[in-house]
This record gives sequence, C-alpha cells and structure tokens, in this order.
Amino acid sequence: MKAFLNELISVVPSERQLRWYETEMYAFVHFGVNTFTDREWGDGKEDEKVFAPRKLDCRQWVRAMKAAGMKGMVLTAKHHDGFCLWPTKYTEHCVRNASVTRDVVGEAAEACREAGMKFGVYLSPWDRNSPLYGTEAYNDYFCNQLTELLTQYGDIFCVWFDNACAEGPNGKKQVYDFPRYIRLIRELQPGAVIFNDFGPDVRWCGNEGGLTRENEWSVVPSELVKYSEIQTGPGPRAEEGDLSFLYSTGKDLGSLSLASFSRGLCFTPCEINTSIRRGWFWHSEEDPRPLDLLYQIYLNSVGGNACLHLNIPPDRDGLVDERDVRRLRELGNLIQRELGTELPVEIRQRGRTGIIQAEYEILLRNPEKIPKYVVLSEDLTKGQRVESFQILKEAEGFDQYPIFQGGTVGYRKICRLFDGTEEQNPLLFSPDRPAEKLVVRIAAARGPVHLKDIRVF
Ligand code: FUL
Repeated sequence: MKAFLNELISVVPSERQLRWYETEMYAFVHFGVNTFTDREWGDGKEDEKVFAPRKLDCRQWVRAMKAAGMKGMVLTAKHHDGFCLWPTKYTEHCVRNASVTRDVVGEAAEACREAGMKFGVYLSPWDRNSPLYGTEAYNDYFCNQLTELLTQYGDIFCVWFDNACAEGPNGKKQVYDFPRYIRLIRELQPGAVIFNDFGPDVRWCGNEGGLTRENEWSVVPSELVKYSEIQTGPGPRAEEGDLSFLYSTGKDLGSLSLASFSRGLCFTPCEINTSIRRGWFWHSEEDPRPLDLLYQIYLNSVGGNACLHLNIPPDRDGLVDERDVRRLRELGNLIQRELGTELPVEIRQRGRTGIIQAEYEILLRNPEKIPKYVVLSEDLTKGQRVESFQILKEAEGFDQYPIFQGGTVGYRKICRLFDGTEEQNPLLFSPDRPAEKLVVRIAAARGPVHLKDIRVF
C-alpha cells in the first residue's frame, strides 16, 4: 500500500500544465459562418460571402472578457464547417473570400497580446468542406494549417482539439494522426497545452453544461487519457484490471481504488468548458445564463482543481453582445466582491510537520468579520495528495465545531462556508460565539501534505 501511495504522489504536472492552471478562467470564442447562418454545425457548403462581421472589434471582446477576470482566449480558427478565420494558403474556404476579409485570428491574437491575455486556437479535425478529408493527405493538410497557426501568431498557450469524427464531403471518415499533431505542436509551441478528450495535457470534464465533480483528481489512469505521458506503472499492456472502459463522463476518475487497478498513471487535469448561453455560436434569441449559476460554476471549477473555459460568442457585427458584456461585468464584480479582499489571518501548523493528519490553525485577526470562504491550494509539484479534510471552528470555552467537509484539494479548493444568510451556518455566525479561530484538519492524504496557500475571504 505504502509503495503504491508513493507511486501516486510521484505523478506530477509538467511546467506547461502548471502555467495552464494559473490561467484559471479563460474565454472560448465560437465565431464563423455559423454565426451568420444561425447554426451550431455548418455543413461546409456555405458561401464564404455569408461571413460579414462589419464592425469586428477584437479589442471589445477582450475588454468584456477582462471585466470578468479572464486571463486568456481560445478562438475557433476553424470549426467543423472547414471555414478558416485566417487567410490560409491551403484552402479558398476562408476569410480571404468572405465579405469581410480581415484576419480574425491575427486581430484576436493582437488584441490579447495588447491586454496581457494568453491566446490559443481551436482547430477542428473534423472538416466538412475539405475534399481531402478521409484520405491520408488530409493529415498533411491539417498539419500545414497547424503550422500556419503556430508560427504566425506569437505565443499560443493552448491548442484545443475536438474529438468529433464523422463523415466528410466525400462520405469518408478520417483517421486522425494525433501523435503526429502532438509532435508538431511540441516542436513549434512547446509551452502550449494540448486539450483533447483524452489528453495529453488537459482533458475534457465529460459534459458541456458546467457540471463538476465533487472530487476532481488530476492523477488519473492511463486508460482514460491515451495521449498523456505515463509517469508510473507498467504502461498500456492488456492484462487483468483493464480499465479501458473508463470515459470522461465517469463520476470517479481517480480514487485510490480505481487508480490501483490501472496499468499506468498520468497527470492530466480537467477543463470545465461550457457556454455563457445555451449554444456555442451566437443566436439572437438566446440570453446569457443567470449570474448565480455562472458564479456557482466558477466556484466549482476554478475552486475545484480545474480551469473554467467559458464560451462568449460574438454576434453578426463581430462584437460581444451587450447582454453578455453586462453579464461578464456582473460576474467579475461578484468575484471581486466575494473573493477580492482577504481577511487578515495568522496561520500556524499544529504538531509535527511531515505527518499526514496535519492541522493548520487560522487565527482570525478581526473576529467581527465573518469568514465566508477558505481557499486551499496544494503544491502540485509534490503530487496531488489530499483525499479528505475538515474545517472546524474554535472559540474560547467552546468545543470545535465542524463547519465544512471536503475531499480533494489540488490546485485550488474554494470552500464556501457561509453565503451571508444566518440559517446557512449558525455555528459560524452566532454573535455570542465569534469565530476566533478556524482549523483545517487533513483527515486523509496519499502522503504528508504540502499546502502552498491558505487564504480566508
Ligand atoms: C463540440 C463541438 O461539436 C461543438 O460545436 C463545440 O465546438 C464544442 C466546444 O465541442 O464537440
């Protein structure tokens, strides 16, 4: 058991994954011919001339995203319809032949750079326009397009691959050469994380609605993430304990018992991707989702060992819809209001260090202020360790009261103790028992715990 636990905590993130975690919340931008045809999936037969964003202003996009606190953007350079938002040399089905012929990828990359935001690209492998689709020559075509995107637009922080694979214009399905795509990206943009349902760097959370897991593990069985680097274990050999049925939608992807049956372990964190509206592309009748829902998704993802990739679809003018601009501003303000000001605290570790059931004492210097959130972070360079913890309240003359029960921590766990209503947590609120002291008690972990940060808001 001990040897296996040591194996588990030896699985650690790459440098590029650590940089990705810091991005926390970034925008997805679905924009293209579908914006003008009112569709979600184009068929590849669209006339390029339908693309006509006459007021296109990528700086306006960036302003709206920054107001929410986003630190990056990933643009659909090409969606399943095959229409390219940059003037590629390799097809005529691109902005060069549109009604508005601007290089949207170039303008978006530039707007991000000016504002200090990271920039990434979505390039759909499924292409319903390319006559090459379904043949080996398509893999060359795809790599040529990747090369243009990864060499002409500065630093790329994320290359986002959709796994959809259906028939192309010639009725054939493509065999995607992902290992080749991955090699090319590593060569041209070694700092970029690659997103795919199955890794290598970041994996899909398993739904598009913003649902999150209670316990999100970044150390997962290799059977789940076939393109990720196996860090420990015998590797992909078929034998007893085969977990090849594992899929992203599963509720448990990394528990001790599951991991112990795996043939290999990989570090592959999860991205929550969802849209601010119902669809991925802009449709006039759709409204943004309610603020409290978006805030909850933010807490559960950025505060649940994942990153949030929130889609903001520009409209037919080439601007972020005013309704979305407002919602993003509200979201940013709410995050600031709730999690923008730390309460003054003093943190001490109780007892011996280097033990698993460590306790951290949080002295509240200003007991009048009721703490609403405790935010914990593990030092992931030492592996993901915490399995279970409690937060307790201590007050002079009273016992300890458990006020929060949690599981995994990982990059960041936002524990919401109190939402402002007295009923929600009378133990914490009660005026005759001010919370002078909180205690974070690790109940179970895969090894001695390394908390990097404990903050109270
Ligand atoms: C899906 C696609 O089919 C959708 O159109 C969208 O791009 C979403 C992010 O991924 O698989």
